[in-house]
Amino acid sequence: NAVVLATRNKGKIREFSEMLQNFQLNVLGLDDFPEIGEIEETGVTFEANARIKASEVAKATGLVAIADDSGLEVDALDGAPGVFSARFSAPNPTDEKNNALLLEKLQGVPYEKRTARFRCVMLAYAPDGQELCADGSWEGHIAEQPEGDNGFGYDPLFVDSISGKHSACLSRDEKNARSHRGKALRKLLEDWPFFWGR
Ligand code: ITT
Repeated sequence: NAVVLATRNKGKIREFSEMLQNFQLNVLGLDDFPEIGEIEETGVTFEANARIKASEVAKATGLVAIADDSGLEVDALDGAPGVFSARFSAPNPTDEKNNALLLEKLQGVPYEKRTARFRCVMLAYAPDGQELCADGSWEGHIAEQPEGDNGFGYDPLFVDSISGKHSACLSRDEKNARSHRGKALRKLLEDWPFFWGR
């Protein structure tokens, strides 16, 4: 019952591992398959990119692969950075540069207009081509200053609409309970027994 997480993002891998702790699955990562190179994300939707990553890894390993394609949609930027969230400050993007660019683009936009959401599409792909897909979103605002040391990516700037806290100030359990990734994974796991036992 081994599955491979088709991601190289350490923050995602940590959150997956936390949430799958009590689930009877042998979870492998791409580190276990060094022969798999960089996967080009050519899709224009989260779902298309999740399918590209999961199908490539399932075909290369002969195992069920689970991919997460996610990102931040900012209303004042017409939904950007969206599927480009990881590459927002390209070339050579880093979380710090992505956050700095986001603040720059939102300069002068008042707090009430800084609404945003994280989105995640999670897709499990079996070597026989069967797939299972689920999504999740998380509403919030983009702060004017970063805060907190937890999480990754845009977490220091993303303010959770329910608690009013920056995502990087939430505990692991609090973030997983609210996040786009947590919601998508819990939905995926609801249908997992059917997908696995088909
Ligand atoms: P893989 O493709 O290897 O999974 P990636 O980082 O390139 O890693 P994506 O293309 O899905 O993954 O980009 C997701 C980006 O969206 C990620 O790099 C962060 O910048 C941002 N992001 C997604 N989920 C996030 C979260 O929970 N907290 C903060 N930022 C997040």
